[in-house]
Amino acid sequence: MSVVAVENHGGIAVVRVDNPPVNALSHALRSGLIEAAEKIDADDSIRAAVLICAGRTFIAGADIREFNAAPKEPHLPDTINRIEASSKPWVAAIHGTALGGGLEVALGCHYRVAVSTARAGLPEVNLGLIPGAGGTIRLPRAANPEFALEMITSGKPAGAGAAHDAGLIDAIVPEGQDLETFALSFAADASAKPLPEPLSTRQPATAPTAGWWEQAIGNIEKKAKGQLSPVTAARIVRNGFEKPFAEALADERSAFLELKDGDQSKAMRHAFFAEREMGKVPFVEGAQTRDIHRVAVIGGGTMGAGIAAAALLNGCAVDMIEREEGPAEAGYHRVMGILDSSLKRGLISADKREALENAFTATAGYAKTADADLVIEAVFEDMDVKKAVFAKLDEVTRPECILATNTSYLDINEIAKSVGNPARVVGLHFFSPAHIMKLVEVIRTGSVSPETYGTAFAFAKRLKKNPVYSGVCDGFIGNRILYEYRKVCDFMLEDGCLPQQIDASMRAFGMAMGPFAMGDMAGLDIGWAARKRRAATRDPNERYSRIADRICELGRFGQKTGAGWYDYSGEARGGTPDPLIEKIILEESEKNGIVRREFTSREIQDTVVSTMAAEGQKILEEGIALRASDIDMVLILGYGFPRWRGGPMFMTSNAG
Ligand code: 3H9
Repeated sequence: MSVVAVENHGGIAVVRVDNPPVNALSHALRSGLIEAAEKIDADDSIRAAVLICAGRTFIAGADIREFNAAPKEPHLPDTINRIEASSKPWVAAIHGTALGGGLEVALGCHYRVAVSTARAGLPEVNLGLIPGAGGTIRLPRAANPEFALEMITSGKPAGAGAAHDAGLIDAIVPEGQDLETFALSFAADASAKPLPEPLSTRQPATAPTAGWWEQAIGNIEKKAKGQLSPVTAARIVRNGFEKPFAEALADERSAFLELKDGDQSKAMRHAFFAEREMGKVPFVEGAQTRDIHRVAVIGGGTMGAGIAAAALLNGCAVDMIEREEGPAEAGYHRVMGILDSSLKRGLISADKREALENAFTATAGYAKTADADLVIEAVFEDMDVKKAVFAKLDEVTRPECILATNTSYLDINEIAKSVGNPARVVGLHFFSPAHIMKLVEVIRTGSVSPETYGTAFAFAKRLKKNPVYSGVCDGFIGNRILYEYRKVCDFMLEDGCLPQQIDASMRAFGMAMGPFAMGDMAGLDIGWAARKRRAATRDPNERYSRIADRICELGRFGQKTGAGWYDYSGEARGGTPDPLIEKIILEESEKNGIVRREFTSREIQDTVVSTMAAEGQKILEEGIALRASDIDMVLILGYGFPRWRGGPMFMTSNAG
């Protein structure tokens, strides 16, 4: 079946694209569009054309799966030039998302109309690319340069309203009207007017100064932290202002092709598909999932409040449970604080904030859990405390209520034993702050039913999170790898490094923070407690660094105590290196008979990546994770691993 059909509606051609699931610009679609343009130009009975798509969206971009093969003619820039050169006006009728090459096709059309819920964007930078079919040249001519530069270098789409205000969209379909009918009438009107000048030859309304460009590109470079595509995108947008169209288009194309064949884009394309793959869990296929309306959260601390807010913001009624009135009130205020900041940032309206407040309670005692469809426990990380909570929940909740624990490393199989029917117990491990962080590890115990698991997984998706499958082990996927990461960094301290050197190397690698600064921020006491817990079962022949323990023994738990790996008593926000820490490190090297040596930044980075990948491999072999790409996504979404490197499993599997 053809992916492009042309119908004549009383002199207006409807060019209908139907290439599920997202109308990506495959080779067949590009060829079909050129044929349609030829046909329309040759048919005297046709006065104008409407380009419209079947299914859930307008064209969502180039077909990313084709990027691994050599490009095949007709290329997209030529396809778009052909549409733009048409002797009759083309109107792009947009619903869903017009993204990447899809928006570039729309920019090749002479007009663009959209439904009010549509979004338009050039997200290529998120795939390590730049727009490669004229987008960097046409968008700044349709909208203003600031709007275009922001859209192209951030990759963030704009809503139809903002796109209309910027000049990118010519008309928004009025409420209650059908997109196709509106576009047909718009095209009929357009056919009575002279063809507008194509965007490719139009002069931009304003041309920024050299100083403006330098500053804008400098800012983008700083934010990109080693990622090439936003910086290349900015330079190519500027180039489009300085050169004639054909030359600028050729420069854009060659920059696009160079990035497409580079490591960063390959890594980001891997992450794109990995992110979608992680949502698929064979264990729950065919299982009946249930709707969750009412959630009870046990514990009003930072984690409990973040989870409660996430559930509220995504349409659930939430009851927070604490042991006493005081902590219940504190938990209530924590949640209200999150709602207030959502209101301040324009994410919710004042009415919505009020409605959410009405959908929330925080009380002492378990009474409110009786109505819950799902209970999420987020109390202190202690097996006995958690078991007591679950035993109580077993008494008070309905038999079909799902019981989830937010533990970050405890054995959930053990926790599940406190409940009469362990098939309803599952792990939902959120990351802090839970209303912001996208990753949720959904932990499969030995006894959980596919229905319970599937419902918990779907619930995390409903909170707009990226859930990932994990089996039960100490630390699950993420914290287990983090533990090894921290451990190998401590060994490198003994072998010759200092914390500030390792932190700087990992920042240069693209991590949001170095491991020691991160430890200071999270609090060193948590890791200390975990090491003490493991001490009894630790192999006495295993290498063990005492440095972190010695720091904790001094009461230095990181930022919250004013000192940890760094000293926070001064002005510097990130703290300053402390000679006392260096002294401890040198003493430990000496005690262990280690002759300290120099490490290069590259060696530090390679050691970290190979350590993470080796632990990831074990996790995979033990069946804790479903796929290597899931492990990559855990590190990218939960631990600040740079997406443009693709994750440790991807990096080591590609280090040929
Ligand atoms: C580009 O355009 C370059 C040009 O400038 C220059 C070229 C010369 N290709 O996300 P979903 C698959 S670069 C191939 O779950 P949603 C996806 O893998 C491109 N496949 O749906 C999934 O497959 P499966 C710029 C694609 O409704 C299925 O479609 N464009 C593509 O939640 C459903 O996807 C982008 O970066 C693609 N382009 O979200 C847009 N897109 O079912 C990328 C999706 O086997 N796409 N698939 O797992 C998106 O952002 C979202 O898919 C979209 C729909 C918002 C459209």
